[in-house]
Amino acid sequence: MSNSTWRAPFIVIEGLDRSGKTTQTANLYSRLQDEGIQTSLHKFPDRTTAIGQMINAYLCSTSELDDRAVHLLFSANRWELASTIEKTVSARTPVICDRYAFSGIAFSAAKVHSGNGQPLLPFEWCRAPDVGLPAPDLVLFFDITPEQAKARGGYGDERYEKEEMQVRVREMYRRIGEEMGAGDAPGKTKWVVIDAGREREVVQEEVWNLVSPLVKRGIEGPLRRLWVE
Ligand code: DGP
Repeated sequence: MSNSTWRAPFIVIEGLDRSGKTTQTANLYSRLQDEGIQTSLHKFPDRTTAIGQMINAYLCSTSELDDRAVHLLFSANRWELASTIEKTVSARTPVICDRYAFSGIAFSAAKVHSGNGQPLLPFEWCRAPDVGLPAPDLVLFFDITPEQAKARGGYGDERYEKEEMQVRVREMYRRIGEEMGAGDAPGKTKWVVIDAGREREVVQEEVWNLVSPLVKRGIEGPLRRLWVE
């Protein structure tokens, strides 16, 4: 990263509950630190902000919120950090986010009416509030089957951690990934599906092999905006 048009990459780790995403993100972060690469790590939802606390109360079921209202809170929670992400990569510090706008679409668009099982919120409506957020250069999607998740001890107690919901979320992620395309063209977000059902060390190595060249080489050109041509 020698001249001024170069910046650090923005990398997002997405995935299903129980996919090992958070552990792998922590591993990646500490390996980068060990290699002397200072990195900025964020987790969405960021439960520390005022908006994040409302989201947390909703996820823990200590408060009830309209589905549209909570969707917009999740998005606002990302917009709170948008300019920080931009400034950080421009200052040549890589940014890694555990979840981002893709969770926003996948989890909200996966909600169905309890009576008839029909979708509650249209896919395009779910995407709209996140249009224009900083676009990541690389998304690693941690994929796991519901059977593998069950073998890992099943889901936790939070609101979305139910098998039927996770099956629908997985389908939404598949659709988002398809629409993003492989992203091999320069200047496009690259979407990579990681088979997270494998041994932890194997997944760790694959993640490292995808992330480290990008971090070491840097990216030429400014951050793009999500879903803005
Ligand atoms: P985590 O802290 O990674 O376990 O995420 C908490 C839960 O919130 C998880 O079930 C996924 C869900 N989630 C994360 N981001 C969003 C979002 O933007 N919208 C919705 N509806 N759910 C989200």
